[in-house]
Amino acid sequence: MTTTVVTASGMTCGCCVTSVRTEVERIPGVTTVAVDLGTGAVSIDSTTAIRPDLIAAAIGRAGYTVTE
Ligand SMILES: [Cu+2]
Repeated sequence: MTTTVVTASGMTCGCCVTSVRTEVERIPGVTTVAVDLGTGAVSIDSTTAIRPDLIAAAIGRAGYTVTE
């Protein structure tokens, strides 16, 4: 089990959180995604390490940007 935390900018409400979670959960190997709306932190549990570019692409498909 690996946990990766990235920060996404632009999320403003619960539907933004749902969009991000839905896209990130589609990445193979991802088991759990937790989003903190206040800080923009996206915490991703996965069975193996997930490439950062895949995470950034998934969050980008949801309409938001990874800032770190
Ligand atoms: Cu929203």
